[in-house]
Amino acid sequence: MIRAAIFDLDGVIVDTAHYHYIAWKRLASEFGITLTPVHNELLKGVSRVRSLEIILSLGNVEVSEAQKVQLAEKKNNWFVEYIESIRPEEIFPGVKELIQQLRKKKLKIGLASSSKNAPRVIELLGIGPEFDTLVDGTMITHTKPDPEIFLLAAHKLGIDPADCVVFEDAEAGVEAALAAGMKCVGVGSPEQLGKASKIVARTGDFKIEWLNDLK
Ligand code: B16
Ligand code: MG
Repeated sequence: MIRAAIFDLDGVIVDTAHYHYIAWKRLASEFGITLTPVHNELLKGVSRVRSLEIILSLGNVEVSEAQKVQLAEKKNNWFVEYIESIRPEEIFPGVKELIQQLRKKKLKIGLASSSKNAPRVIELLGIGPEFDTLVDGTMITHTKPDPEIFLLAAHKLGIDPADCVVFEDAEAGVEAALAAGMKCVGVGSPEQLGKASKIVARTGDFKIEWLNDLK
């Protein structure tokens, strides 16, 4: 019996994934690395520093730990600049309605984002009150695909992981949800998210009737 729904943020509730992409692409170009949408899939859901390491390895670029910190900060400053224009209208269609339907079924609602910027994005979108708990990148030691973030969200909600469903757009996020012993709805393409319990093209496409049939 599903008793809680835990939502990823970037790519599930709003398209901040696009802003991460253009900020990383800008940084990569400074090293002569051309970042493509295919590479970008590897960056979704993983931490800022890990994303940087993946990008640098694409160009066989080696930098010191201190430079890594500087570069990650540079990318983050651009990202923070880009997201300041985010407005509530950018919440993906059907997301708020889905949350309302889940609430009517007495489910608890959580947010679990690897992003340290998640609180600001939530504030700009004005959707904080929709969630019973918020877990972001500042509260965890290991990012997705490690299950830590989802286990912490379930713990804060007081719900057994086996009774939770996660909505995720990243391969690393789907792996994390399954490793936490949860069901997972993949938002995106079956090629990327094949391991998910169910795949929808957009978050708002999920039908509440599917809730207790998730494998
Ligand atoms: P930040 P999610 C993740 O958020 C993004 O998918 C990922 O691309 C990003 O690197 C990560 O947050 C860290 O973000 O640099 O803002 O701390 O998809 O888990 O909501
Ligand atoms: Mg995501």
